[in-house]
Amino acid sequence: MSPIHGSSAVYPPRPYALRLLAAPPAVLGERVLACIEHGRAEPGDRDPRRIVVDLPLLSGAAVEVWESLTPVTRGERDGIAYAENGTVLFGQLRIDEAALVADTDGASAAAYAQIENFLLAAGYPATLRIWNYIAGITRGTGDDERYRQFVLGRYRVLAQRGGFERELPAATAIGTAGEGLTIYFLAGRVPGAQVENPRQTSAFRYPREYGPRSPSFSRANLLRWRDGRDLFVSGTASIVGHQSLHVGNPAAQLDETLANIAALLREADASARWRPQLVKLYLRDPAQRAALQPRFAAAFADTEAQIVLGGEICREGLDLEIEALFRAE
Ligand code: 3EB
Repeated sequence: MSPIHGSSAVYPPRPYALRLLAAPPAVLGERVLACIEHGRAEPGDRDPRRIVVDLPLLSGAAVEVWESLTPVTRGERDGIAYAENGTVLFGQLRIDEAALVADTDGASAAAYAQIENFLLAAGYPATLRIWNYIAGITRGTGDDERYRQFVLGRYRVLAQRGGFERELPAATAIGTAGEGLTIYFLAGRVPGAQVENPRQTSAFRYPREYGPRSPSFSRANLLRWRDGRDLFVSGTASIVGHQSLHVGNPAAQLDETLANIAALLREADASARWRPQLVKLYLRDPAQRAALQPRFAAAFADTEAQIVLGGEICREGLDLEIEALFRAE
């Protein structure tokens, strides 16, 4: 059952609006909740709402601005930079490379514990959507691989909550060529409704072969607002069941990924008209953009908010991943 009850009249109005820009504003307006800057950003002001994602921009807008309709409070507390408007909170934290090198599992667990404690204290106990950008995500072999150690640390914290597998945020985990771990997140007062994909094994049920603990994320998170529903879709790849398909064939991976997203939209609500608001394609090899972008662009022709980034997928055999935000009435 959805944790949110009652008629739509009890839901708050959608508390953010998304705007894309070609370049970061020199100064952020009072009502900005988060300004996500792709590509290596030149040192701007130290506004806690600036979130730098260190991935090469291959196509589309460099900057994503999440604006509030109501006044925003911003600050920094317990190592987390944040902004909130009474309904949602955006926050970020950075873990430096030395901490990852010393103990990826421990540093990841510490980061997630920090986020959990911060959000509880701030009155936003529900993580709705979370992004993890991990330098050298596939460095190391077997269970020592950085991604697997990150997954282990995250699990150790999130699994402490009873029933955690029914309230997992939608997530992205992508590798960078830089250093350290950047995590940013959208949190709310109440959880969304978790959506899983009938074509895919839930990540939290992946078998042992993918690591000592399974990845703690949902395939999508459905948020209900008075003026409509938002579906945050996790990073989605060419995985059916729990297996990577079409290894060595990026075009076929793109088709499979699109089929996964279509299935997820049907699962969330087959009768809804889901319109994309923002789609991001991550490519392991930037040279594949020319071949893949036309199909990607056509699949999401309803929106110009299409961003293509260079980023490493957490499984060696996968060349691409797509995340998205959809909206329906
Ligand atoms: C997958 O489906 C692909 O560990 O947070 C996608 C999105 C993936 C999020 C995460 C991993 C994560 O398993 C990888």
